[in-house]
Amino acid sequence: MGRVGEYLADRLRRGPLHFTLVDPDKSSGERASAIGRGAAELGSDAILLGGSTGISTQKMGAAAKALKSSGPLPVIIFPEGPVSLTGEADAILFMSLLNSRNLDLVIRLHAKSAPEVRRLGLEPISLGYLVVAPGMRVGEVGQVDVVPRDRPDTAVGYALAAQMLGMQMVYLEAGSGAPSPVPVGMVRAVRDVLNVPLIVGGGIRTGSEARALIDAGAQILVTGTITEEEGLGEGFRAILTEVRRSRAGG
Ligand code: 1GP
Repeated sequence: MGRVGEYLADRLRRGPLHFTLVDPDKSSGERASAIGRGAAELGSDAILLGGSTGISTQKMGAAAKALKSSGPLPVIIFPEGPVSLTGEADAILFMSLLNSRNLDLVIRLHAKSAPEVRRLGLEPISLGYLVVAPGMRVGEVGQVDVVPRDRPDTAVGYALAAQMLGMQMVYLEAGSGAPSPVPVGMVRAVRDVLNVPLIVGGGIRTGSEARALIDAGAQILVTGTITEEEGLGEGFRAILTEVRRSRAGG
């Protein structure tokens, strides 16, 4: 395990974590820096850097640099494709989109990008990425057979397969901007069979949604839209309050 993997494993021993997703197409330069600084102050544990449109290597590099120089949090690439790679980041979620119909997103792009990931010295964190309905934009561009919201058994099968394939983490994704997060029953069912950390993201906007997901067993929550739309306002603070509260054991 690399440096970022060890940092996350160490923090996970104390309770749930939060990742702040920064889209380099929407937030660059000073705005990215401000989000990074504020997220760290409020107790977020890492920055995920990525988006699904308008991504370029140049934008990724500039945003990673701004985030690294303005705050202490590790910057982890949340890749859209090979264009997302930059040596300015610390690590990359080396993720297979498990339920895509497009083999490029399951394994082929990985084979093309792996030598570059190695050359750049990026720490790969292998991850099974599973898109749950409604899936939003990633469901469309990822050509995904989304997991229906009433089929936790389907999610369990994929998550277990990812774990058996040796992936370090599993990510249940409802899609950025989803009207509601992944159902808590599905999170609970997946958590019950998993030994590796479970990430949950998409549509988390309130403290009570964060609380319900943590109670169901989510170990890392990801939010993006809330800071893109409202900055470091009440909603974001309420989510971080719930994450911190769980760490304290309360
Ligand atoms: C998207 O899960 C993340 O990949 C975050 O979703 O933008 O809805 O917070 P939101």
